[in-house]
Amino acid sequence: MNRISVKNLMAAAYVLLLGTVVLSSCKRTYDDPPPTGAPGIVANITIRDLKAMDTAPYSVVHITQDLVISGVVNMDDKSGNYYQQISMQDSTGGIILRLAGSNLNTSYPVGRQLFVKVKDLYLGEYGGMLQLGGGADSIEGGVTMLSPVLQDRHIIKGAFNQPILPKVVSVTDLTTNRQDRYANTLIQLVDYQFAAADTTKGYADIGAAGNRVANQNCATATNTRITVRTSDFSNFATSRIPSGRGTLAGIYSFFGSTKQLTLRDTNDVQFNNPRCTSGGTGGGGGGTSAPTFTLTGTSPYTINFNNLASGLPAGVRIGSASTATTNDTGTVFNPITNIWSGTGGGWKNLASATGAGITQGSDLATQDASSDRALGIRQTSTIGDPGATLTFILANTTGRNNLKLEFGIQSLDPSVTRSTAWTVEYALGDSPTSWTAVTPASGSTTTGNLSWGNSNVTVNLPAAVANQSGKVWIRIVAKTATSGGGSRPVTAFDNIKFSWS
Ligand SMILES: [Ca+2]
Repeated sequence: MNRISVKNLMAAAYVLLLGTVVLSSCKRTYDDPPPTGAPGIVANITIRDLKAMDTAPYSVVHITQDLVISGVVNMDDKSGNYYQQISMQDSTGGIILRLAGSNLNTSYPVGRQLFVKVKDLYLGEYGGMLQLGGGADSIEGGVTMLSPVLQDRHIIKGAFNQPILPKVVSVTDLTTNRQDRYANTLIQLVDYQFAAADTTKGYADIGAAGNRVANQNCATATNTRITVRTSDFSNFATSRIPSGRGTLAGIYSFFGSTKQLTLRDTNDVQFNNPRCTSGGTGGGGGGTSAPTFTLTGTSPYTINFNNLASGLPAGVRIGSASTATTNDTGTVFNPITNIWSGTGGGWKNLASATGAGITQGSDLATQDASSDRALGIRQTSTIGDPGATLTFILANTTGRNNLKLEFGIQSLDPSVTRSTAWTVEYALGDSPTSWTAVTPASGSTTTGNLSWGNSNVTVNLPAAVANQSGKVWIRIVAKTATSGGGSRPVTAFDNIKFSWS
């Protein structure tokens, strides 16, 4: 690969000029019958590795090696929300192809496998998003559209209708790095709704693109917001955006530091559930749970988190921004299984350290397959440090005395030197603002510090929480900032046991 030079720029300009002349002089069409199977060509580089060739921002890379990427078109120009570009993805990432011409979807529809011979294409960026094009643009770091006469030379069309399943992610998993693995891939976000002020608007504004803000879980966590950006040339530009709540899919992109989603069409917005208002709602998917639980039956009442794939247990809430006087229960839980070494911040469905056959060395597949789950969080500089909170909301403790809480607290990333000190606190009433700490009778509540494994903690709850007719809140909270340097701990909780007499 070469950094762009004046010579290359002139060469690129010449190619473009040539393309224009040929196009206008012979008016060729490219409606040859497409092949129905995979053509005789194989990829020799992943999209991720291709994108890694762009090593400096605002640079344009002229690709000189005989490299071929392969992927499936995940977005075309059919709805008009893309114009003169398509997006394709493989299992490692996605990228934009800037292509001159209209009705690109007739040649490159969503679901079609493509092989792109990238030698003599250019790798550049727009707003930080990497793109492939036919030349270097005069805008710093940008690439020009590949001329129609060169498209068949570079793009080999493969089979139609290749499935692309959206990857369920959290916005906190998405970054604005040029090489972000989710950039230009199909993603899905769970439990979203548009901002109330936007529900009276169309997807786009006439004469200008639309930037509609979607929030997760009743707008309680600003770091999970995403901007849905829609072209006013799209065929759904003037459609009113739905006011309900549900899943949101599309192609992830960003512009500078703004995380964006581009809809393929309005089917990407499945907001079929009732809109929620501030304060959260019960039921519904993996996001939130029934608001409270009661200590029914005979002592003890246990929570083992083994059904996290279906969502949080009743009365269990998670958050990342609690303080001494406020309690964050607003994080929507993403129920998909995750791994201890995952670097993305947030609450996760993790393999429990106490699971059968689970050891510090258990590989990713073993972790994924373990039926013994734990509710864990990796804190980051912006998530839960301090403020990470696991909250248990009891509807009442009527007739329950001498309450005791036992739980397992686990450190699951032994590479972490930093440590987190967790505190157990309780509060009473519907909207408590005063929290009282309870020192455990036994067990360590510090995680991280190069450790791996489970610590059993016993907390004798004070008489103040016994026999209460109103709500009793118990929280395990990272009240103070982590100590040390480097990555933050992955802390999980399991085998919660409330006992009484
Ligand atoms: Ca468990």
